[in-house]
Amino acid sequence: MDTFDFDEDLLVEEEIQLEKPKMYKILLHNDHYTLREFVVLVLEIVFRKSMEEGRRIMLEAHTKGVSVVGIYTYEVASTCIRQVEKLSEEYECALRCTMEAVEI
Ligand code: TYC
Repeated sequence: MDTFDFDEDLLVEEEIQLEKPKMYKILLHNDHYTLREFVVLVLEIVFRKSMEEGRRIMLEAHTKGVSVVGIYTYEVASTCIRQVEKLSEEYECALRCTMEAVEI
């Protein structure tokens, strides 16, 4: 009977290459201090949301504690989070976003 002589390293390499790139969900967290208008402005400037969408996301975080802003690549998500941190620091508020890996 024939036996197959396959290269295991090559198989592992192919599996790695076939892995999908991870995507990241950005979450907006509520706090008791940041002005609602400021949150909407940040969503417009950093995440390019329309005013209506910004208001919807802000209100969801305000009422439920957290809201999903969107799903992005690692680079985009981490850049946006840094921009939110910078604005939050600059304007001395407590606005906070975090990211979580998602299965696509
Ligand atoms: N809860 C804030 C207020 O009442 C507004 C707010 C909404 C803050 C959403 C953060 O992610 C947030 N001023």
